[in-house]
Amino acid sequence: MLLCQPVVLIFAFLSIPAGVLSRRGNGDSSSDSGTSSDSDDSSSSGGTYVCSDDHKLTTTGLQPSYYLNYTTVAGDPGAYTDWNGLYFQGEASFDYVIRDLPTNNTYNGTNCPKDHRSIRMLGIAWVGPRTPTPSDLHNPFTLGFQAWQSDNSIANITYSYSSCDTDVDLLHLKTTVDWREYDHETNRDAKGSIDAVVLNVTQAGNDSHEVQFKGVYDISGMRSTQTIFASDGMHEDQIHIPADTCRMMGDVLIGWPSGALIKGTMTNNTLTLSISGTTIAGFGDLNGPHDEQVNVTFSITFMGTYDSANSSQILHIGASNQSLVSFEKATSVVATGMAYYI
Ligand SMILES: *[C@@H]1O[C@H](CO)[C@@H](O)[C@H](O)[C@H]1NC(C)=O
Ligand SMILES: *[C@@H]1O[C@H](CO)[C@@H](O)[C@H](O)[C@H]1NC(C)=O
Ligand SMILES: *[C@@H]1O[C@H](CO)[C@@H](O)[C@H](O)[C@H]1NC(C)=O
Ligand SMILES: *[C@@H]1O[C@H](CO)[C@@H](O)[C@H](O)[C@H]1NC(C)=O
Ligand SMILES: *[C@@H]1O[C@H](CO)[C@@H](O)[C@H](O)[C@H]1NC(C)=O
Ligand SMILES: *[C@@H]1O[C@H](CO)[C@@H](O)[C@H](O)[C@H]1NC(C)=O
Ligand SMILES: *[C@@H]1O[C@H](CO)[C@@H](O)[C@H](O)[C@H]1NC(C)=O
Ligand SMILES: *[C@@H]1O[C@H](CO)[C@@H](O)[C@H](O)[C@H]1NC(C)=O
Ligand SMILES: *[C@@H]1O[C@H](CO)[C@@H](O)[C@H](O)[C@H]1NC(C)=O
Ligand SMILES: CC(=O)N[C@H]1CO[C@H](CO)[C@@H](O)[C@@H]1O
Repeated sequence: MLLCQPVVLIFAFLSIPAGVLSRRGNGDSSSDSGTSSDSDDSSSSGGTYVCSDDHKLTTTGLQPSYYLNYTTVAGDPGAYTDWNGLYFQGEASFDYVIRDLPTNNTYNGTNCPKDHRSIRMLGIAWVGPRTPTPSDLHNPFTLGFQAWQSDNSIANITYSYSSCDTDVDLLHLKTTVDWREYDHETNRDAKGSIDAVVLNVTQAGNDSHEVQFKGVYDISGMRSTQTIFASDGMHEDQIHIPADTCRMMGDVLIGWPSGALIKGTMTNNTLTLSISGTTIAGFGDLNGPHDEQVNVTFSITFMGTYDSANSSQILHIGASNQSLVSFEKATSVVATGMAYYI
């Protein structure tokens, strides 16, 4: 057992880009042109950062880091590789109920809404083939998913993304996650990846053009209970409910949703996804976590369609006798078909 050792686990944190520290991207009514200010973002008084929202949608974090070994061609950043995968984009919804725990809140209650709530979101899923290494991973494909609160139409999905809000993704999950672990005894870092969700992939009913997949998100063996909220900062791979939900309390941090059921269906043109679970969540923001905790029951659904503009591969379902799911170069791919650094 890993946890017999005094280890601290750090799951793939990204550093916070300097100048993007403004937590809410909302006071940006002047950001329309997107051309003007890249200059000095620490100008205003009181040390408040002003960020000009360029609405740049970032999807790089949807792939575990080891994919870079396979998707990067030295000297030719846009080149096609067999591990590029493909994207689905669509609408998502985040339903939840927050309950105060009977004990333990130092405040008299958390000021959270007690009724059922729903957040409308837009989201992007990436699906890519399993890479030859790391060899201890077994899912036939890797799925990454991000979603953010928005009232925009799907057609406006890129614009709907606020690049100034470091918390913009309410949801950011991968079925395979990178980990890094510091062992106090050896003073060494170890790195690796695990299938956080072991996917069971089967043909959907009689339809040989559709697969269903299912698994439970479980990285419980890989971290101590204290580290679950410790990733606050970039929210790399976690779920959270926006800070303004519970007055004065900060984000509700569901974190890596251990025990959550992840399931969905996939054809070459559509992806449905649902993530549901119940968890004890803490509060936190960039100023650090609080001690209060609540019980959150949540259910997230997503329905996406193939994003041909940003995908260099297409999916074949049931096309090969090796695997129900296989990937092929999209015929429409032009020289730099890659989506993930536009
Ligand atoms: C409740 O508070 C006690 C005492 O501070 C602590 O030991 C326990 O872990 C807390 N339980 C939860 C769920 O936070
Ligand atoms: C909780 O409520 C009690 C009684 O109303 C009050 O005396 C106490 O100050 C409150 N505690 C906090 C942390 O607000
Ligand atoms: C990625 O490439 C580096 C450098 O070649 C290598 O050390 C590492 O083992 C590779 N990682 C994986 C997961 O393939
Ligand atoms: C896209 O969203 C922005 C911000 O909500 C809005 O100003 C703009 O009109 C929208 N464009 C379209 C085509 O819906
Ligand atoms: C995988 O899913 C199929 C269909 O739902 C089910 O019959 C089978 O028992 C599952 N296999 C595992 C290992 O869970
Ligand atoms: C599969 O096909 C058979 C025969 O056509 C039909 O009776 C059955 O209801 C179908 N099952 C599903 C899950 O669609
Ligand atoms: C999906 O497969 C169908 C045939 O089953 C085909 O007509 C269609 O063009 C495919 N779509 C994509 C995006 O590859
Ligand atoms: C959290 O809420 C769920 C749903 O009501 C309940 O089943 C579960 O026992 C609760 N857990 C705790 C620790 O309160
Ligand atoms: C299916 O398997 C057979 C025998 O192993 C092989 O000859 C054939 O190429 C395979 N077809 C595909 C599409 O992988
Ligand atoms: C996430 C992403 O890369 N989206 C791009 C998809 O393609 C459209 C049209 O080319 C771009 O505008 C988006 O930025």
